[in-house]
Amino acid sequence: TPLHPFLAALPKCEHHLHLEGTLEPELLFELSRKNNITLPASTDPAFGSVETLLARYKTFKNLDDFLGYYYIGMSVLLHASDFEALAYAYFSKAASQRVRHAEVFFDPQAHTSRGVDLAALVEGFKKAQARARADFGMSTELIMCLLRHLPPPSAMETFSQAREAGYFADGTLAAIGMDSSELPFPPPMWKDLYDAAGSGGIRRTVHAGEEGPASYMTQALDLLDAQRIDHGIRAFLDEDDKLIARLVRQKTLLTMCPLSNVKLNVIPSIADFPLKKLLDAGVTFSINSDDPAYFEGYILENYCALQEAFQLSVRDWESIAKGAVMGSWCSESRKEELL
Ligand code: ES4
Ligand code: ZN
Repeated sequence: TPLHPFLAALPKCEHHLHLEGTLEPELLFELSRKNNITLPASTDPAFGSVETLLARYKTFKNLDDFLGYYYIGMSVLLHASDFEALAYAYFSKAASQRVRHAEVFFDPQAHTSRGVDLAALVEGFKKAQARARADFGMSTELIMCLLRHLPPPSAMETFSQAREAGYFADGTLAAIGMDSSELPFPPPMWKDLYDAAGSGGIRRTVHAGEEGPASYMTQALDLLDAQRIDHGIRAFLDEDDKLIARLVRQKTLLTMCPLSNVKLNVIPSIADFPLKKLLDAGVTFSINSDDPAYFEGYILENYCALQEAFQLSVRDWESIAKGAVMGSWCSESRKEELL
């Protein structure tokens, strides 16, 4: 597209990226050999090679079809050095696409349930963050996501462990989030967890309105006091005008992921992404990559896919980029630098 050089050079913020979703098949197989983790190739031939796995990633039926591969993939991560390698590879790629500030998710329960210590995850990620700062001048924040498909007490226990380790108080973790399957696990299940975070002054975001209805977004705001919503596309697909007006009024940031939505059949094609509605309504939103190793594109490919479908102006993009800075969880002085 004609704006490609402009989009490539535009300083970016990433707000919706799962570090485990950046595990490229090459590194996945390398770590499975190094750590002696057997992949289920005998029951699923997709795990035969890098090529067959990449071919399998071409289409997913829905969120759960993808999540099956996502959780098996991350089972090769064992040591602090594995998590450091994963995160640093992502930060390097992001720097090459001019990401200046990245707020990234990880799923502690998916690792602690396999016997990996929370401290090992944190140690590896922190080393990668320090290198990203030194090598690229990139600011980064970690958001701990709790898993909806596990029982609420497991989420509460993981949150408490992080809080007792001082990770929120010392800035190691910037916020909590909530991800994994959505439809069977609605927001009311997580009220105690979000109350505990809110009363402790800890920031809160929630994946909502991806496969679940717009009403789950309203519940996330009302019951969980969510300060940000990850995805939130269903407010627009369901045309919930009352909710949209509220998002505008409250300036709630929606961290949207267009290529992910197409890959997981939330929308049939990129042309169905409600970009015009977002811009016309004046919603604060950012464009993000979600699980780029699985969805055939990092942040720049998301920007470019939208540009090809919608032919926005330079001014539209500058206003999207500004909204992303303003919605970031960084200091006011860092915002000044990013603007
Ligand atoms: C996810 Cl795309 C998506 N939705 C919900 N949970 C997730 N975890 C990783 N990617
Ligand atoms: Zn996500």
